[in-house]
Formats: sequence, structure tokens, C-alpha cells
Amino acid sequence: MALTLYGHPFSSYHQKALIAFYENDIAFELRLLAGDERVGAEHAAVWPLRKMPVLVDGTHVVVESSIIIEHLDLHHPGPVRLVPQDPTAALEVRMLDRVFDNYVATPMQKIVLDAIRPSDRRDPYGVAQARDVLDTTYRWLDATVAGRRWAAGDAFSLADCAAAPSLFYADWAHPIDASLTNLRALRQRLLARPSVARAVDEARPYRRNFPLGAPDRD
Ligand SMILES: N[C@@H](CCC(=O)N[C@@H](CS)C(=O)NCC(=O)O)C(=O)O
Repeated sequence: MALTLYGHPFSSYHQKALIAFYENDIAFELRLLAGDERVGAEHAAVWPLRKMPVLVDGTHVVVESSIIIEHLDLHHPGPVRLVPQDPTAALEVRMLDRVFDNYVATPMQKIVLDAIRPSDRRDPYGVAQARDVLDTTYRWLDATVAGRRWAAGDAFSLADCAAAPSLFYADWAHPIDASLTNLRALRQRLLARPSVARAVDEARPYRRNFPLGAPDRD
């Protein structure tokens, strides 16, 4: 059954799902959300909230990046299992996935999206709160990933699919302090992972669109 993915290469949540596709070399058709009205209408028809990514697997619509990855692991498994079959290990993976989405990607998005608001509708108080959340989360993550190869342990997982794009863009929006060596090293290991490197490379042409101005580095 054909897999169709609605998204855009520069979107952090789209990249999160892409990494899972690339890990297991799963074929899909990309429906690029880049201003084509027909694709936009298809997207709105399957997911009225118009968030990306959205996966359509045959007649089944799957929304939310974490659930898309769980869906692939369940219905299109490959050699790299992204959700451990051991339930206790799976809980740790899902916990880290939630931390990266809620406390890294969400405050990062707050900072980035504030920059494209009209200048008289900005929210400096909310942005300052988002920076505080990032600082607290960075410190917690630095301690949590100490001694781990990947975000949730020895195996690359759903948690790393979430970690890679959220840390990538969060470090652009609000740099990870140099003292947090475990977290910074994890970000570098993630960038070297072929599936992540491929998603980052495919997004390179869009860097000029980063609302805060993309730094001259990954
Ligand atoms: N919780 C969602 C978040 C998806 C999300 O925020 N996607 C952003 C792009 S990174 C988006 O669609 N933004 C467009 C919009 O909000 O209209 C997920 O995990 O898939």
C-alpha cells in the first residue's frame, strides 16, 4: 500500500518523521506543502488543523509525528526498531520523546514564531518564558543523557527522531550552553547519523527562511 507524507523539508516535525522513514529505507511519496493550492487542499481535507507531517497509508490517516513513527514501527517494520519491544524500555523512549517535543520543540517554536509576528504583536514575556524552559530542559537533558549513546539509551529510537530536529533548531534559537557537554555531544552524534544528516541536507536550501536568521553552521 502506498505511503503519502504531507510536509516540508525545513519543518522540524516533518524531519522527525523523515528520520524514521530513512532509518528503515521506507518508500513514500512526498506531497510538498509549499504553496501549491491543490496539495494544500488535500492536506486540509485529511487534517483540518493543517499541521505537518501527516501520513496517509492507504485509506488510513495518521497525524502527530510520534504516532506516525509508531505506525511505521508497527506496520512497516525494518531492521531498526524505533520503539523497543520491551515495555519498560519503550516507556523511557516515549518519555524522552515527549520531553523533546514539549520542552524543547515547543519553546523553540515560540521563539521562532514570535519573530514572524507583526512587530506590534510580539510577546517578549512569552519568549523570555520559553528561553527559561529551554535552559531548564537543557540542564535536565544534559544530566539525563550522561553516559548514553542515544537519547534514551544504547539504541537509536523514536526519542532520537524527536531529539535531532528539536535540538538542531533549538540550538539555533537559544544556544545550548558550552558547559552542557553531554547534550552538545548528543546533538553532534545525531547530526552524524546518516538518516539525520540526509534530512538536514535536504533542508539546507531553505535556511534563508529561518525567521531569526540561520547561523553559518549546522
Ligand atoms: N504535535 C505535532 C506538531 C506539528 C507542528 O507543529 N508542525 C508545524 C511545522 S514544524 C506546522 O505544521 N506548522 C504549521 C502550522 O502550524 O500551521 C506533531 O508532532 O506532528
